[in-house]
Order: sequence, then structure tokens, then C-alpha cells
Amino acid sequence: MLPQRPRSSTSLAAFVITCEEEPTTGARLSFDQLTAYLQGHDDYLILSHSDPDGDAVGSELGLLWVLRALGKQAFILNSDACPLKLRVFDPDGDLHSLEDGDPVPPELGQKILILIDTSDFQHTRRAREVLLPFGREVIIIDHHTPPSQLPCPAYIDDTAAASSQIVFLLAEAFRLTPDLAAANALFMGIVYDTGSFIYPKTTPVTFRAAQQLVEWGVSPKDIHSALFETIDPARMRLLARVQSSLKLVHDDRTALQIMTYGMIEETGAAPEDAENFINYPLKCSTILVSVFLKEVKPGFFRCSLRSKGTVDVSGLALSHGGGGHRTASGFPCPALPLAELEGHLLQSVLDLYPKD
Ligand SMILES: [Mn+2]
Repeated sequence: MLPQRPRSSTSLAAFVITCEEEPTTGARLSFDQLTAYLQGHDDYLILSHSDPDGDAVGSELGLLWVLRALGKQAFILNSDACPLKLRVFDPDGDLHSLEDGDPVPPELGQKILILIDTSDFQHTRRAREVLLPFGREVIIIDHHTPPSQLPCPAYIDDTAAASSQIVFLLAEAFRLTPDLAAANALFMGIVYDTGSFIYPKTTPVTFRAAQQLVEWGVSPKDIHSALFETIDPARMRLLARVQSSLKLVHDDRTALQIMTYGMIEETGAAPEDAENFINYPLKCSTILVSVFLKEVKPGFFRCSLRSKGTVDVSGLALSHGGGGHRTASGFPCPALPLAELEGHLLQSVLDLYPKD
């Protein structure tokens, strides 16, 4: 472990003034500024976006381990509970959530809140009202394309394949060797966000992280099994129902699947069981964009988009109040009858293709 810097009582704003000289509330921190800041402060509350996914969970658990290894007080409190299948990565039950009834700490005002894997307070659901306004400071660690105005100081590496990859680099910078549970969490987050090392942001750094994590004891097969070989029969039935809705349109360039709330009820599956269904149509050679309309609550649809990369689907999501990357994005749908919604979305996707 590196020698600890003396604990600083300066606020992040002052810290940023020292380092950057042009402070704004949304200043971008360099990696060195981030490591110095984490070393120089104490008492952290880590949180991530709503519907925490593999990378949210992996990066939070990894960061928790890193901060505690630095001798800091830290804990995790998300808005939403950890999805069941990811709980195996949290053997000590560190993923607390407001949804599970875990309390807001009374000394919240002394804590530094670290929001990881999103730069958007809107994506934190209840935390936006009950946590984020009341911490001592909030900083962001993220790998998504940042909004034009950041809500607070942020370390953002949008070339990183996963937030878990950033946390790996933090562990490495602090010369820490995570224990097996933390290493498993980080490897899982990277596998999750890279689609098992194939998405465009998978780089040599990603493989270096993976190599080191395997050297620290991670079994790729165990991570794969825990993530991808856990489908229960209800989910298999839901998959069959959703795939029966599959349509190929726009000269077979666009795939559309629809999951109604009725399908969820009939199969006894949960909405999150539909995760990854969107990727299936990308196996088709001509498909450039896969669209998945999900009725996650009765009458409430979300749209997810996946692109093989030739078309950028982030703008369409942003213009509907959502977010994401060039190849993966999503947004809440406007309240329209399903047929109208489908027509509107397909036209919006068609507009993304170059006109010839
Ligand atoms: Mn991520």
C-alpha cells in the first residue's frame, strides 16, 4: 500500500482549485486527482444507478474493498436492491439499498458520496431526493459519455470498458491486491459491460485487467456460470414469448421485439429476466440495430437499443430523456398506444441510417 497522505479537511471545491485553477461544480478530475482525493479524505458512501447491473455491482463492491483497504470508512447504499442473480458476488451482504429498507445514515452530512457508473443524478431514483443533496460532497466515477454539464466534480474515462475497469486501475495505482470476492466482482463487472470482451470499448487495458484479476485467483468459468448459466424456466418461457414477437424491418437492418406485461405475468418471470434478449437479433448478419420495447409496469414501456456500431443509438436515447453509448442505450417511452409507439420508434431508428 502507498503511504497515506495526511488527511485533508479541505473541500473538493478547494481541492479542485488547487489542481485545476478553473473550478466549476462539474470539474473533470484527472486520474491522479482522483487517487489523491480518495487518499486524502475519509467516510465514503458509494452508490450507483437504479436497476444496478453487473458493472454497477462489480464496481461498487470493488471500490468498497479498495477504500476499506486504504483504511477508510465506506459503505454502499443504492436506491434499488441488488438483483438476485448478482447477490452471489456480495458474500458479505455489503450491497445495502433503500428498497430493502436499509436506513439513510444519520451522519450523511459528513459523508462523501461517490456515484459510480453513471453521471446522471436522474438515474439514481430515490437517492436523488434522499441521499445526493445531503452528503458533504458528491463525486462521480464513470465511463459513460458525460452530459454537457456535470452535476458535480467527476472522474470520467469514457474509453474505459467498464467502471469496474476503472476501479481495477485504482487498486493497481494504490498497489493493492483485492481479495478474491472483490476480484471476482471486478472481473464480473468487466465481463458484463464488455459482453464477455467483445464490445468496442474492450481494449488491451481491459485484457490486462482481466489477466491480473485471473492471476489474483478469479476463475473466468465461475464468473461465466454465475452470470450466464442461471436462467430459470420462467425466464426461458419468457424468452420464447418475446422472441415470437420478433420482426425484421427496414430491409432487415432493424429488429424489433416487444415484451408486454402480460408475457411477464403469464410466464411468472420478472422484468429483469428479459435482460440480454435484445442482443439475440444482432446475431443476424444484416441487422444493424436491435430495438426492444419492454412494458416494465402496466402501461409503462422502456425502449432499449443496441447497435453493432455502424449506427450511433445514443442520440435517440438522449433526445427521449435517456442515455447510453453509441452501441447501447435506452430511455423511457412516451405514453402512447403501443402501435403508435412502435411506429414512432421505428421511424426514429430509420432516420438514423444514412440516406442513399
Ligand atoms: Mn458500466
